[in-house]
Amino acid sequence: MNIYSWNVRGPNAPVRHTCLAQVLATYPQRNVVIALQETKLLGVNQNCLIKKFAASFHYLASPAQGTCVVWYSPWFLVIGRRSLSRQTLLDNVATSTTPLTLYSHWRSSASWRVRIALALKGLAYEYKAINIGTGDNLTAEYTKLNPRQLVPALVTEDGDFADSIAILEYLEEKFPQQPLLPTDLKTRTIVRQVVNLVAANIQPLQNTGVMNVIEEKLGSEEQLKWTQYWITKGFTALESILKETLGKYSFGDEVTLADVVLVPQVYNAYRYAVDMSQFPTLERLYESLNELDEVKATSPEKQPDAVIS
Ligand SMILES: N[C@@H](CCC(=O)N[C@@H](CS)C(=O)NCC(=O)O)C(=O)O
Repeated sequence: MNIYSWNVRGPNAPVRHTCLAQVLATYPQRNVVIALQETKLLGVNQNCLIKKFAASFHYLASPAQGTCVVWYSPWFLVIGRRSLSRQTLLDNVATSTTPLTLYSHWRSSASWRVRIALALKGLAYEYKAINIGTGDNLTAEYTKLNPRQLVPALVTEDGDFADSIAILEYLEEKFPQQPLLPTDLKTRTIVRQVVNLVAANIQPLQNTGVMNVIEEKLGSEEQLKWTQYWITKGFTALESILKETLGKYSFGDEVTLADVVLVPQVYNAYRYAVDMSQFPTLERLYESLNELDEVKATSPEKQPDAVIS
C-alpha cells in the first residue's frame, strides 16, 4: 500500500513538491490528487469522514487501483483528478464523502461493470467479497440486499441497490463527473442498446446458475458449446453495430457505458475460447480499453478475493 502525503502550507512546502512530483510520476495518466481542502470547510465531521475512508483505504491507496489518496494529518483528505477544475475537485471531495459498499465477486462480469464505473468516476468504495461458488450470495443477510441472490449489490446513502445496470444508471445520475452516457440522444440510445444486448441477451445465458443447469443436464462439453454459441450470436450483432460507431472506444473517443459492459464480456469470451478473430472491432476495442488504468485495476485478478491457480 502506498500513501503519499505532503504538507499543504507552511514551512514544509519543499516536502510538498517532492512528494507531489512522486505522486504524478507514479500516476502519469489520471486519478491523481492535485489539491487539498480542509474537510471542515465542507461541513463534514473530519473524524467521521476518516472513519468512512479507513475501511476502503487500501483500495483507494493501491496503485493497482489507479486511484490515489493523499492524506495530510487528520484534517486534510482529498481525492481528485489532475484534469478537473477546482470546483469539480471540490464537488468530488463532497461526493467522495458518500460511503459506498460494493458486494462483488472477483470473477463476476456484472460486478466488474460496476467496479469499472466506480473507478472511472473516481469513487471510493469498500469492497465486500461475496463468494458465489460457496453460496455467500444465498445467505439471508445477502438476500436482503439482492433478492435474486446475484452479485453485485451496492450499498449507498440513498439505499441498497441490486443489478449492475440499475447501479450503473444510479452512479451516472448521482455522480455526473466523468459522464458515461453521451449527450447526443441518438448515440445515447445506441449505447443503451449495446448495454442491453450484453446485459440481457448474452451474459444471462452464461450466468453461473444457468451454466450449472446446462452442465448437469447435458455435460461440460455441451455447456462450453452453449456458451460459445450465445456469445458468438451476440457478438455478431455487436460487431455490426460497433464497426459503425468505433473511435478509440465504442462510441468515439470517450468511454461510455457500452465500453463498461463490453470489457467483462469480451474477457469472458476469451475465457470460453470463443473464436475472436471473427470480431476484429471487438478485439481492437478490448485492446484499447485494457490500456485504461481503471480497467486494469478493476480486473478480476486484481481483486482481493481473486483465486489465481
Ligand atoms: N442482471 C444481473 C445479473 C447478475 C449476475 O448474473 N450475476 C452473476 C455473476 S456475473 C451471479 O451472481 N451468479 C450467481 C448465481 O447464478 O448463482 C446484473 O446485471 O447485476
